[in-house]
Amino acid sequence: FTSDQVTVVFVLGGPGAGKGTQCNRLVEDYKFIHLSAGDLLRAEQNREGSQYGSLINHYITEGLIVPQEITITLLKNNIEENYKKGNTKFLVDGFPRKMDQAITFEEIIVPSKFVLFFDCPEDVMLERLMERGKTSGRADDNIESIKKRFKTFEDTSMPVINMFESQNKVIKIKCDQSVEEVYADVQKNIKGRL
Ligand code: UP5
Ligand code: MG
Repeated sequence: FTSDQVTVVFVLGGPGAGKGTQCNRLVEDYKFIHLSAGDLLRAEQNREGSQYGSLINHYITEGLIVPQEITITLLKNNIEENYKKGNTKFLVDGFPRKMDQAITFEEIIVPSKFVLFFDCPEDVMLERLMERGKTSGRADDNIESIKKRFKTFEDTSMPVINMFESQNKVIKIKCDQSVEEVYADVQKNIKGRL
């Protein structure tokens, strides 16, 4: 794809920052397809006949990044299928969260247009995830996994955000406010950039 054909916005931020919540709002108001890398991995994990089920389960429970080949293939297939149906605008949520993924995706699929970075203090994210964990059924919404996810985010994913920052591609949004307030900030900041 060229960046004239396909628009990709990366949606990044710590675990529980509100990426998925804000993407859902953006899908309602703009013609975006929402691709959550985590959701795609969980679906692949549960797909009958998948050879990666137990591998994905292990990485997610340990808060580690699944090898990029798997995630990028899932994203690429989805973008291609959607493009055939005439969809050209994609929110890629929770990806790239490791440097190799960022480089490979932009090389073999398309460069991102910009990055939405949901910046949220850890104590706020922890509270949200523990609350969600009561009903989410997610294997990683427990205190042990959450601590590992936070560490991976700091050590492995923040450098990716800093790299995009140095390219002036990052729109940083403060997330410790209501969903409505965060979304108002998002709309204000993406105006004119799509
Ligand atoms: N909530 C949201 N916004 C709120 C607000 N403003 N005020 C109050 N409450 C708010 O929100 C989390 C919770 O907070 C919800 O209950 C929500 O109602 C509330 P959500 O929108 O779900 O936050 P999100 O940032 O999407 O959190 P998520 O848990 O999905 O983030 P993660 O990045 O941890 O999860 P993801 O699914 O992206 O990845 C999971 C795992 O998959 C990773 O840890 C990793 O192991 C693996 N993975 C890879 O290996 N490679 C990838 O490329 C991607 C994932
Ligand atoms: Mg999410």
